[in-house]
Amino acid sequence: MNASASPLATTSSEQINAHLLHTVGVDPNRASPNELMQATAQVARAQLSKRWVATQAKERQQKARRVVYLSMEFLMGRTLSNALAALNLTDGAAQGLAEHAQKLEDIANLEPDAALGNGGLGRLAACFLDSMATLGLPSWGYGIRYEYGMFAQEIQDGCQVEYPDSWLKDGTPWEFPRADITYTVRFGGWVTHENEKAVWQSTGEVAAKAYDMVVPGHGTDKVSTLRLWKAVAPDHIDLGAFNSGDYARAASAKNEYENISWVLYPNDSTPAGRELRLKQEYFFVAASMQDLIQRHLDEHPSLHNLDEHVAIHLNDTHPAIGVAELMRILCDEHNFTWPQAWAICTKTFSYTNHTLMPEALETWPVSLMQHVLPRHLEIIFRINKEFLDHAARFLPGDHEFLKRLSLIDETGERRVRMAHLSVVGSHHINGVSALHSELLVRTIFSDFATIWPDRFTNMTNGVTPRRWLAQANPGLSALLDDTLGTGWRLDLGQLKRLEALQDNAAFAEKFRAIKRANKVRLANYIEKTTGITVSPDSLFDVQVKRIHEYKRQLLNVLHVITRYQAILADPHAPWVPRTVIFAGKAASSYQSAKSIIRLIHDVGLTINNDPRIGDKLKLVFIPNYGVSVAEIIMPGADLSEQISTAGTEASGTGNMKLALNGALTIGTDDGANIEIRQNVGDDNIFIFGLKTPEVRALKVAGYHPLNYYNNDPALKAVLDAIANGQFSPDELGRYRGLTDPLIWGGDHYMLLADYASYVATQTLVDELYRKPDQWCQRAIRNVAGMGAFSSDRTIAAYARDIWSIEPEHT
Ligand code: 26V
Repeated sequence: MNASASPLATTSSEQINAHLLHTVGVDPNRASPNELMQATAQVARAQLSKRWVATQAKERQQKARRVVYLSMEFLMGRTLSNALAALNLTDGAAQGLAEHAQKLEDIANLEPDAALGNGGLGRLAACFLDSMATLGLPSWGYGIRYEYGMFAQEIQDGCQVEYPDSWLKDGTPWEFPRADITYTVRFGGWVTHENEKAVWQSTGEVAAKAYDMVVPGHGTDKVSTLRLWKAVAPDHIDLGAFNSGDYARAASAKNEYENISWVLYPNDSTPAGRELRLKQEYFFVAASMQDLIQRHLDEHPSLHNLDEHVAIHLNDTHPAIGVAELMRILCDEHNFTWPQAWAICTKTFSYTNHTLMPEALETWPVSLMQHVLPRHLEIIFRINKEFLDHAARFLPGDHEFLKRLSLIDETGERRVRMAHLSVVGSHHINGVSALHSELLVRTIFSDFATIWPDRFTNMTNGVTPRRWLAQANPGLSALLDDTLGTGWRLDLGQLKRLEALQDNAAFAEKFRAIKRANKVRLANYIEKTTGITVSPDSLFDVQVKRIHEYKRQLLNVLHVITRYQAILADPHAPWVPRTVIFAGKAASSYQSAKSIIRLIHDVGLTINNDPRIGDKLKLVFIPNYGVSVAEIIMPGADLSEQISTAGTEASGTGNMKLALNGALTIGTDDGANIEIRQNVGDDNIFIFGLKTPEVRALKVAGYHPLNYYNNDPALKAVLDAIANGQFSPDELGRYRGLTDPLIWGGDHYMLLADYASYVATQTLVDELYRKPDQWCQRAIRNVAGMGAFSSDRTIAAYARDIWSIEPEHT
């Protein structure tokens, strides 16, 4: 090793040493693993910077049409391994680190996750950026640089405890602070009208400072930009207090501004409904709009052709205030007439809905909006008036129709319906799976579909094969490279060619050995994080996702207990050994979800320590689920649990990651499971339970969960065991809050209706697992069928059908 390497060093190894010395500021011979991680990141950072500059120059010169993806959440995870792979630096970095007696994998694992999101919606945004860059799509993601991301989950005595996620405490090598890019975002005050002109007299303001993350494309030098905004007190704010020596007041004034980008709302169960959240939404939207408008005006003389050069996409309703903001900018600041401005607006925005749950739809009290954004409220009222005038022509005299369509919900406290604002302001609205998109126009948006049937479309979700196969599963990737060549990374459809190999014994042998090695890796991780020893020879049955009643982790637990009781009743039957693995976070205020986590632990304690059970059944909960934990779990799974009540899961993307890594799905006819079934074939997936129309019909006919409880002895035994405290002997009634609503409270998500079908299907899973050759063949068929679920396919479709942008490569 050459400790005196210069900044002009050429090999990765020399560059790592140069950065240790010049950037990290340490003796390369004495560098700690963390310092090596910092230096390796710097090697990649320098290349990212070059690619960013080149991409921007080209797009500026071409006056490219760009997509702007507005999202409150980007669940990026770690950056190092992905960046090295995209930059073709993996081997060089590994060699360089080997000279320091370190493995790249261990060094990469030191990086904290950027967990700026809750779950599926945020991770989808991250996969989309990867695909936009890879397709060479001129693109910007915009969001918030939260000081604290998704909370870290610890388990204490079986209960979830939340800790702040201070991912920036040691700084991050991946951001580029753009000191020159700062915008003012205003709040509050009132509106005056002078000669037909509205003037917003705001009373508060905050500065938005830009921090860029460069998202490299794979197989291209193109990059995408994730620009995150940090809220900073405007310079003049605290000067007075500082001058008078009142530092406490100065500090608290500063905090009041800077708290806007302090923390991610850790809730995907119910909308936050708090003033700070509304301010976050407007804060990042207002800064992003100023930024994109400035870029437009740098390249074009006016905003008249804005819609020709930018497509703005709303990732759910969280940035919907952008519709009113663009109207305000065009009308109040650039003197457009209302019709001119509205025409531009509706040619610029598009919107993705991510959930059908009515309780999840965002609404804001009119009074709060009046207080925080008085001018935007006026604009929303005008949009509403013009829209309702238009709508009235479709069903003349039908006041109920207009009430349902209104942007203002007038039942009770008046509230602004952000989904309605998004639909009215967008040229396209999409759901995220075929079923979800169909349900959107049949349920929550049916009235809008009467008026604008052509606005509604489907864009089935996808996941990036770079992170979820190439990076997470190096074993399988190497086998695919040997078998298919390396092209599958950029053209996942090539996996189809594996079908020809499903009967090839030599290939199957390798495929199985890889799964086994991934299970050993997962078993080691389970041992390390939970202290529980599990056998890699058992069937790894995996349910990993946010904890939600509709996702029915509780149904999974009912099956586990059923199996436990059955093993006790017949210990010598040829049981297929199973390890049931859960992971996921519950929103901190979501009591039933937290109770489900605790139940999993209590049941696990009982089963795992019952000497009569041994390896026949184990139940584990892996703490602190997130992107990096998922990268260990997905490759090690045999069975993927996707068991939401039909009609409730918009798409799911974990289902795709698991199947792509060779897990077989046990699932309901819901979300993207349906399309996974169509692609992998009916024989290679276990579908059970009520289908969406059956769920609806049963609810209409009258659903009586008590009948299932009374008529199914196995079900009754399981529910009684939980309810009577068999798993909580120190507090017998601990889980009545979970079981009573199932039996007596209407069982909203119909667990009892699907229980028998689920348990019977689990028996079919066992039967197949007893035949390892057949199981393996079906796992291969799953991988082969997953080509359609690359986010490259999804983004190419958005670009073509919604954004009208030519990708550089398709
Ligand atoms: C879900 C629920 C369900 C229970 C009641 C309240 C509530 C509120 C919000 C949500 C989900 C929030 C948005 C979200 O993350 N949606 C997820 O988006 C993924 C990407 O499109 C998709 O794969 C998931 O199915 C969808 O839940």
